[in-house]
Amino acid sequence: MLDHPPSTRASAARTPAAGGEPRRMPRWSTDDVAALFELPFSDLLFRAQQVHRAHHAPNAVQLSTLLSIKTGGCPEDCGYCPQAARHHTGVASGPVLDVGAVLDAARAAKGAGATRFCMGAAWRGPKDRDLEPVLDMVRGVKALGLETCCTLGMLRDGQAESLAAAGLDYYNHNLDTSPEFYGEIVTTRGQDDRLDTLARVREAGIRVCCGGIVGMGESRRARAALIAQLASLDPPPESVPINHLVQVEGTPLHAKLHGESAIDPLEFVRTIAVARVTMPASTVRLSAGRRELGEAVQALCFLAGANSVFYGDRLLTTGNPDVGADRALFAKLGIAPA
Ligand code: SAM
Ligand code: DTB
Ligand code: SF4
Repeated sequence: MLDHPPSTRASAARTPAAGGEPRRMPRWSTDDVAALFELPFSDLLFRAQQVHRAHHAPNAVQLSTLLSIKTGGCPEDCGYCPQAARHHTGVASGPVLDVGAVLDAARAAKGAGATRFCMGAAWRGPKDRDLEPVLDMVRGVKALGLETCCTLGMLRDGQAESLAAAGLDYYNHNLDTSPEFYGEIVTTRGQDDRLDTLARVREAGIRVCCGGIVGMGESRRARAALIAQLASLDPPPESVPINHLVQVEGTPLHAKLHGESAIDPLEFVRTIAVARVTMPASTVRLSAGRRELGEAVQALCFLAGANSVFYGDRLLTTGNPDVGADRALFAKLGIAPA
């Protein structure tokens, strides 16, 4: 049984510390993480609770509201995504929203209790001219007193710096699944492309929001490899969204899995707990798929160390628990928005 964090070794990214020595960071191997997955359920949750309470307020949840600022028509082929142009999901391609409409939505999100506003675009990556209105959105949302987050795809030279200068707090860019399984889900880019953008975001001084999706037919070993990869980023992401695949008709994953969940709910809870144990200081977000999970499984996810959710009736193109249902759930569990 793995009772201690793995031994400290030189991290994959050997950032020189003051004095020129490579910084030594704890780094999780897939075997280390797989051993956590193998623990008896109660032992794993107990361990996750201990880590959680040592680093976070035990009954607080951070609320982020999502808005799709550019929907559909994406050239990529991500097998899970309803917004890929090549998937026939009924999601139409729309223009970039007006800044005014985005700020109205941000005001409403703040009024409902969100502290962060996340703007998502169905791009492979923004062209420089696409970025201009987004910078205005970031400045405007920031001026409302909300934290800002964007997820716009891959970034090129100078774009992360422009977003940082506009006041962007977080950039969401997920590794999505293990390196070994990635090619079965996405073929139009590789994980190295994702790592390149993550490095640009870090370099620009923007906080990193990076996680993945489970329930795509991956093995437990693949889930362990994804968590190991996230936990070994140097430093680990400040925010780690764990998405439960939302199967949308017309996507390749829906065709493969026929709308039936490919992950047992308790295995999903284990994934949250393992993320908590391996990334003690990070916010772990119980992300897409909450509607399908139901209240009891969500309660277990909070017990396992989740301390953030997407809040609001919609994710990007799919549904989310409505605000009233979430407030009732938080009240039942004695959880307070942070
Ligand atoms: N186009 C950009 C990109 O892919 O980086 C940003 C938007 S994209 C929709 C953001 C993330 O949403 C993806 O990386 C994936 O993790 C998540 N996502 C997309 N479709 C999903 C689904 N059906 N179920 C769960 N998560 C999903
Ligand atoms: C993340 O990890 N999950 C969010 C956010 N980052 C952008 C997106 C979930 C999308 C679910 C499918 C949809 O609504 O289109
Ligand atoms: Fe495009 Fe992002 Fe959807 Fe992939 S996940 S198809 S990049 S919008």
